[in-house]
Amino acid sequence: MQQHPHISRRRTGRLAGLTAALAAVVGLSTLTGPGAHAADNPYERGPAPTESSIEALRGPYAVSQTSVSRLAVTGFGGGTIYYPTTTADGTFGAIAVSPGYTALESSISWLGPRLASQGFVVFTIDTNTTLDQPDSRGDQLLAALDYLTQRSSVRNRVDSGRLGVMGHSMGGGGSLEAAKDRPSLQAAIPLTPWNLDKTWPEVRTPTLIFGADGDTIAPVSSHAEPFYSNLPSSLDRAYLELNNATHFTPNSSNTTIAKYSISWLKRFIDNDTRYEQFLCPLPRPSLTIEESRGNCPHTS
Ligand code: 856
Repeated sequence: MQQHPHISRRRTGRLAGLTAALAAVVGLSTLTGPGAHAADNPYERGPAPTESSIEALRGPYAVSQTSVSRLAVTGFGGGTIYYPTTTADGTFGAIAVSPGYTALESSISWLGPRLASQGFVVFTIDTNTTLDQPDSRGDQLLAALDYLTQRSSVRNRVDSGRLGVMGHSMGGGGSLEAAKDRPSLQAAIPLTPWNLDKTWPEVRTPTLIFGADGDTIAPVSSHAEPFYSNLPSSLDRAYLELNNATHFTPNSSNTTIAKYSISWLKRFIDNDTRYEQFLCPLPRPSLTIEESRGNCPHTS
């Protein structure tokens, strides 16, 4: 059989250009590996998620940790940094997490490896004193993020433009204060938050608020619900009320908190729309979710 003249002959002109472009695309996908689509979204990390992968006790990344002495920092009380061990996937987005009134880092430490194993650098902190109020906890979350990105031993693993905050109770109130003070934050997740300030029209950060139906310390009717309602209606915001839960539900490993937090952080810190499927449509009431509110689909 006769060879096609264009294929058999030496590659020149337009065909050479096409071949070079094809080789570049093939070469790029070989270098970045399966599951990575750097050209589509430079912030995407890890394989495509499934319901079971976001519910799992650990995600795809092996996690290392390093402790930060309170004596070595200013503006917060030290803590523990959990981070993906690999340096093969570039930088990661990062979050700081504050405990509540009278509580220590240990009360929220389960979130460290749970979230870091999905591809985030997670700094669970202690506060200057356990009696600090929400506005101070907000400042301390921001001081922790500044330490993480500017001075910590993992600073070169963190993308300083993709940061978020979480916190429990007064720390959750603090995460709203941090978002109010630093609109460049990409995600905020208050967990059974407590704050005397009920109005948050200044917040520009996509915010997911968890309430607990049985919370008698920060009842949802006077804390989580008005916080949600008083965020801008144009904001990417959501409210999930945990069923059969108390003020202290966020203090131990909880799959409902984990799966929606992972989805929110991936969607808004990594711009990863592969996780939109877990957020929209909003989860229906179930054995674990009492009620949900939010704007879907997300806009930013
Ligand atoms: C775990 C927030 C009047 O306010 C309170 O009584 C109160 C109590 C506890 C908390 C909190 O942050 O709990 C988290 O210590 C407000």
